[in-house]
Amino acid sequence: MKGIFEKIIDRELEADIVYEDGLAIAFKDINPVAPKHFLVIPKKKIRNIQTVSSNDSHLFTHLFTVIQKLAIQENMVEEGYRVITNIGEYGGQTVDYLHFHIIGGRTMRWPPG
Ligand code: DGP
Repeated sequence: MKGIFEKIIDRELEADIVYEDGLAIAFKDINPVAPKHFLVIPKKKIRNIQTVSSNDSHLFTHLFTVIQKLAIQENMVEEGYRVITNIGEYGGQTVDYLHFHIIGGRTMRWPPG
């Protein structure tokens, strides 16, 4: 059965898409925790970074270039931003599909909760 993010990729579920190419898509998080909060995901289904294989190295490099492009596009570079990926229950992963949170527009706190 298709998950939420697969439905967003296939346009079966509406999302505010801010970037897309052949390998990746980025959209606004539905529950933003900061003035700017985007999710970057691969179009290939990967559960989380624990299940990434070395065959995905090109895809991973690409995802980081997408993050760079998105940060430029959304004017986040000068002030800075945070990239987070949650893994499993203790990591706080609620959607079982690899995603990078790109968060900005305010000063971040450390340590995270
Ligand atoms: P995580 O807790 O790391 O698994 O983050 C999942 C994020 O996905 C969470 O911040 C909210 C977001 N999210 C869940 N469902 C939807 C949806 O249908 N649309 C959008 N745009 N974001 C969603």
